[in-house]
Amino acid sequence: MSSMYRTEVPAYGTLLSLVAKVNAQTLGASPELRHRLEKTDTLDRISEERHGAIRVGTAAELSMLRRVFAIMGMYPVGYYDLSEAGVPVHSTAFRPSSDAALKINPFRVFTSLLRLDLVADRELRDEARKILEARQIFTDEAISLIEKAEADGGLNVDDAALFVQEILETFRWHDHACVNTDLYYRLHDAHRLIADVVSFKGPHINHLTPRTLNIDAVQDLMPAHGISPKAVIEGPPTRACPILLRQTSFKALEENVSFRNTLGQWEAGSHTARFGEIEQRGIALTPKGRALYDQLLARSREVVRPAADGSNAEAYIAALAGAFNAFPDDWDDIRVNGLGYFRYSVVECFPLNTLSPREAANIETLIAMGAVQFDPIVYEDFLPVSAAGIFQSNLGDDASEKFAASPSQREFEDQLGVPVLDEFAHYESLEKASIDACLRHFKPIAL
Ligand code: OOG
Ligand code: NI
Repeated sequence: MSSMYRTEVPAYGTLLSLVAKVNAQTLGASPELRHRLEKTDTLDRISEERHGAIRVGTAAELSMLRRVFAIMGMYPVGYYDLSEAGVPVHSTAFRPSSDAALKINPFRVFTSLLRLDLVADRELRDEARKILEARQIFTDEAISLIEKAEADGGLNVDDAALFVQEILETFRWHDHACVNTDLYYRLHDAHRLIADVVSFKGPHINHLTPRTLNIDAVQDLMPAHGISPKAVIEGPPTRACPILLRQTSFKALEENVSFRNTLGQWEAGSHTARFGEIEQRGIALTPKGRALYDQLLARSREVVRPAADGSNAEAYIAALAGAFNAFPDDWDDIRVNGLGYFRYSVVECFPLNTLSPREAANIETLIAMGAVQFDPIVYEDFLPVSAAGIFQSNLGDDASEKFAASPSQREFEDQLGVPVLDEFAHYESLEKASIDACLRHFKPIAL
């Protein structure tokens, strides 16, 4: 998918080389960071893609994708309602969930389902629905391989290669629209996203997102490399202890596509949908930490709402930094305040005979005595306000329509065919498992 996308969107290739360069510089300048990453990550894959995004039109498409991703060990985690932010979709992210699986495949697919129910124009809504219901976004071979994998509990090596090739077809770009010019513009005027989902043969991948070790540096360097970044980085400000997720993108490109005119002839037009993004991840927050994050973000946006043209970017960055002074920026402060999730581990060379039975049974005492250490658990999911910012800046700067906020997780899960995994419960269970493992280690000497 990465090489397909690089060929289709050359600016994305430029972004990838910029990310690789900045990552190499960042690692070169910090042996400490290199050492830390060496322990937990595969350094030669550090600049690879961490996520991509697609938008689908029907429940049937969504539930088939769920089956496709399950074959690759990726499951829906989290529910994101974007309607409140003026984007008529709701979404989840398909991703591996266990630590071991994330190490092999740290790639997620942010998947949005169009909500035609939010479109006011009934005639247009019905027309769009009819088009979506008639299309088939999977090849026949893909469908039979999906069925085979489900029946046999997996695929052999040859079929797996074929499966990847066939599924790739679903994510490919189609430069010939399947609607005529008139309908395209009617969809486009209702909302650009509706035109993007309905007008084409399939849910083209609309961006890929490599991981950067210094998002501020890449954001600053983009213009000099001929790519135009969105006005501000989404998410928390620059911090000593990174939290959640920071992301930014280059603006979607205007691409040539053809539409049929009323005479059935192809005519030239354009469509804007595809872009490139980068991300930098920090610690997963507890519900308490997340509530504080949401509150501080809202507070900074009351002071300055980032304008799409970047005219108040500096004021926004300052307001954001100011508001986040209230969020502890020290790992132990974050931990004792119950704001973030940590993975606890036994300090290898700690002399066991220095512990009393009571000390050995208490995790806080073990930490205080240096027998147990803790590392932040990385946030593997997404943020609705940030996602809305990414959507908006790539749908054109004038595209902030209003929809009534209408989260509808139950309906989404019905359409998906399974419930989504609750991200907080998931991080909590990772943390708890690590504490249990530490206590088990000290059990022989504990009370
Ligand atoms: C998805 C936008 C959300 C992110 O990184 O938050 C997203 C889309 O544009 O389809 O990818
Ligand atoms: Ni993204």
